Amino acid sequence: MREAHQDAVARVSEERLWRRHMEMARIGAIPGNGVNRAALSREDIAARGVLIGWARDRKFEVGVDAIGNLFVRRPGRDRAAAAVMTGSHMDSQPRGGRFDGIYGVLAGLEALQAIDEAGVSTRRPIELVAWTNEEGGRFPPCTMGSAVYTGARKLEDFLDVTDNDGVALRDALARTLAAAPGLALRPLNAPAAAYIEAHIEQGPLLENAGRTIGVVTGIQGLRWFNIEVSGRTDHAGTTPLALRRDALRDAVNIINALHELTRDAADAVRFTVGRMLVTPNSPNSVASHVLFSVDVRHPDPATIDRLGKAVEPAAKAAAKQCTVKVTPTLHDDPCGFDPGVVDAVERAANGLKLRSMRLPSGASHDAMYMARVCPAGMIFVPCENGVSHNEAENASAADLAAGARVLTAALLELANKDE
Ligand code: HGY
Ligand code: MN
Ligand code: MN
Repeated sequence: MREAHQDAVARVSEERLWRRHMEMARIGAIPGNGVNRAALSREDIAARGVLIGWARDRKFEVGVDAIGNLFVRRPGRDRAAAAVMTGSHMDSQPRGGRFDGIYGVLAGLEALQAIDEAGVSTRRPIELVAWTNEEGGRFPPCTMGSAVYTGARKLEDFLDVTDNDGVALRDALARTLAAAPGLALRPLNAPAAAYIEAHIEQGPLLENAGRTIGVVTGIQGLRWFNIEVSGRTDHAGTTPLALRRDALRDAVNIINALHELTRDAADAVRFTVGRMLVTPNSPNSVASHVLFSVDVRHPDPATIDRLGKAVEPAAKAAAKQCTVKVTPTLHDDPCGFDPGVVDAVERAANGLKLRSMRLPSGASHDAMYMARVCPAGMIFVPCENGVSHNEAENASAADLAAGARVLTAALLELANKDE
């Protein structure tokens, strides 16, 4: 590794990185050391303001695009060259942890700042992006910001999506953009030379193997659906069961049928129903309408394709009394990361004498979409007991800093390549 690059890597500050995590963790803090920072919420707006402040302190250029993706840019010598990008997300699950997503944003900022403090000149610009609505908890589906940025989905597809309180994404987005005036407006689909995302593993493999760095090889495929069951509301005390069109009873029939469909002796299929809205949602009225989510995942392309295609027929066959509407909301095939980027991450870990291992990602990330438009890869660091999407999510300051050093070294290699 070049001497100037070594200086930049050495300037990654474990203390500053941890302090910034704890400052961000106060935004949307919930009991048990967790955070609830829903996309485009007051808390998300506050986190964006803090990130913009830190970026401006360093005189980095800050921009935003039409779906609210936030860009922090350190220019390179060749202003016309496509940027080497890094990033992740600041929104969280309702009972999220202090590291999921925000780590990739703060590790990216730490890398930019260390490179800047070292005064390293790069041929390409290096850009950090905080993606809008990676989680999809408030406004399904997930990874909306990167899907729109890369052209995989149109912004118009999502503007009328509403949250559980009936707030439309278009209104929450307008409020978020208005809260940070004066940012350079960035086009969607801007070219990228490469993308590396740092993230906690959200699984136990690194911790169990005693490794500090995960060299991520790809992401498993996933399919999301909304299933709506429509029946009729009736009096719970007077209506015979034989005459009912009970939407909740049929929703249970469908969920049981989907558990049968996805039953897997190898326990590799991931099937989850995590969200359910019941109408009128009253103990003594038969449910007339139920909307629930379906999340199915698998690393094998043929398997996820087969399961995705089987959801609608299985749901309709399981309903006894009601009508069923199945709406696909996400269709992501398994993705493999670019061998050149995967090797660059591994080389950076080896150069820093950090113990690493190659592994796939069970969780989805914005890198799934960036991999479709440029050479992409990811860096994992361990999280305690592999726990995530839970307040108990935890990581060590030393591991977070190690991942940020690997990120810094890999970004510098990619930003000065082709010389
Ligand atoms: O759902 C996922 O895999 C990601 O954590 N949002
Ligand atoms: Mn995440
Ligand atoms: Mn997550």
